[in-house]
Amino acid sequence: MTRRQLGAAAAAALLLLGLAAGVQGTESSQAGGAVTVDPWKIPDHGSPYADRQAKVGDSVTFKWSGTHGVYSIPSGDCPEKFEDKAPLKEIAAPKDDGEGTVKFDQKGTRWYACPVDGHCDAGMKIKFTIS
Ligand SMILES: [Cu+2]
Repeated sequence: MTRRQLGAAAAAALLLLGLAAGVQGTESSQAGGAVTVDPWKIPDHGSPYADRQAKVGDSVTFKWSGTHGVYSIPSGDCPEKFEDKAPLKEIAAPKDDGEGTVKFDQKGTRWYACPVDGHCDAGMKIKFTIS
């Protein structure tokens, strides 16, 4: 294997681990489960956040190091400007090494993104389908 192939294999293994971790946190059929997005960061190039599933009553906690935050946004389109005003909602203002939690109180599709300049456009956004 070349160095490049090794890199690709490592990336694939990490992706599989990530998928397995995602499934682990969301398989529960009981309400009140906790899901984490950790680390919440700009994803590596070409590896956007996978869509996630959750149930009404579950909550998701985003955890990060560096400067990030969490906003609820209405779709996968990154807003031009992040402000805590409908249809956007601030879950956690940008800060260093923080976390933010959202509880899912209704079925539907939810999108979350980082409000720091350029982060959403760089792929720091995630979709949840709540059932
Ligand atoms: Cu960010």
